[in-house]
Amino acid sequence: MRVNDIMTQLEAKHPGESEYLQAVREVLVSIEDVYNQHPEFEKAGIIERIVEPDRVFTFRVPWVDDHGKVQVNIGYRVQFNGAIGPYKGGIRFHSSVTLSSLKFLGFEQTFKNALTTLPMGGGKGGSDFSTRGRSQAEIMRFCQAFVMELWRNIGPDTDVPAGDIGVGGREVGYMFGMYKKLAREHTGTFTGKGMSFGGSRLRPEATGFGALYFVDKMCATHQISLIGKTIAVSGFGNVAWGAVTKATELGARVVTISGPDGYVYDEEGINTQEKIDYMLELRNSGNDVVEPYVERFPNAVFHPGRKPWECKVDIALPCAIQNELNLEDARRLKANGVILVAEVSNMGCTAEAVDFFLENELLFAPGKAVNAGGVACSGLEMTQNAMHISWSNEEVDRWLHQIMSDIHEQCVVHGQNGEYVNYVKGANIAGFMKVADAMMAQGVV
Ligand code: 2IT
Repeated sequence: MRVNDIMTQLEAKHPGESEYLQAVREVLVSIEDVYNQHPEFEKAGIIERIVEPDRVFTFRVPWVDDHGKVQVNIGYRVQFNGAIGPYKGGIRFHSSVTLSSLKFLGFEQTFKNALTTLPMGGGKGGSDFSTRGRSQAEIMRFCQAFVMELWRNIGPDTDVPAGDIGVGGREVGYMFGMYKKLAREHTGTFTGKGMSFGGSRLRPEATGFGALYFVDKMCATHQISLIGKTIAVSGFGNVAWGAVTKATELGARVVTISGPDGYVYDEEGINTQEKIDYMLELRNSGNDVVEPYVERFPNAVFHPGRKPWECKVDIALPCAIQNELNLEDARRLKANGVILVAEVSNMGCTAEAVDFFLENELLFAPGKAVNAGGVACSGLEMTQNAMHISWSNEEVDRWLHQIMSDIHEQCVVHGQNGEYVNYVKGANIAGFMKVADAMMAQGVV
């Protein structure tokens, strides 16, 4: 395989799909050497097959707003790779959603899910619909309209959606309700469900908690203590909330959160229950802004239109959206003495920022390893639903710990290069080898 040749072909086939092409290139560059040691992969066209989704559904989502006006959005479900299990991955409702972004997310999800060690293939879906400024009734009608089209293509052993940006427990509840009505089955077809109808304990916290378990492992492996470390977090959604909660519990001090309007710097730390809960209140307000934080906690400072990466911190955790940390941010973080950067959002850093971290041998870990705790907990929810039982907090947390620790170990095994662990390479090789192996065994399908 020659990465540049494959990328040239892919760019010609999918012009303008920049996020998808970015995600594919990152994986191909990491696995090139290993791949070339396996001539059987080349003969079986593994690369050519693995970079294309199994199939993509695109559909119109018409719904009626509160003024009686018909609105039309686009819906998608990308069933990316089903080699190791039913398609699994979230649904994103955000104005930035395009086919390219969902293909990048589905591609990443395939390797992430392989890393969890649970039997899940990769998928992703969503819509350019935004919940911002929408009433509860509008959100419900949109979710119902979305599922009215999607329901025939999903199922507990086929494709199991969950939440992502813009889709939390409320939206999953509405989508599950309509699915159940149409399919006439009460199964684990969605994860991230409410606790009263088949949801798993810890699912809302799992992405952020898992990320911190991973960061803790990275630190321990490199003789670093999290206690007293300052952390910059971006975002203020469910994932950021879980990360702030666990980072605080582990003795670190989180000093920032951010929104589309700018970031908040809280020198004392976002470290009390009141402050952490207030993040959820801000999120639930539906306004998508963090500025009110400084009215509530006047010691904090709001920096309009800026990103938290300009702060002097020990650790940076992007928790918002793809490409939210660029080369300039990476340089600034390093100049300010950052020791560890972990993507909690999917592809939170641009390709140039990742290259910069790796070239400078900074401790850096990619989203598909760091944020895998969310989908891992979804996998546990599927297991509980299939068994018709419900596990305790302790039980789910024990699994989550174990899975994150195993992912870390796989990264070290495949990414160790002298003293330095290249977590990007480690995660990509470990995930790829598992999917490639399953594809080889199943023939040309
Ligand atoms: O990016 C992700 O891993 C998720 N949005 C979670 C997917 C899931 O199926 O729980």
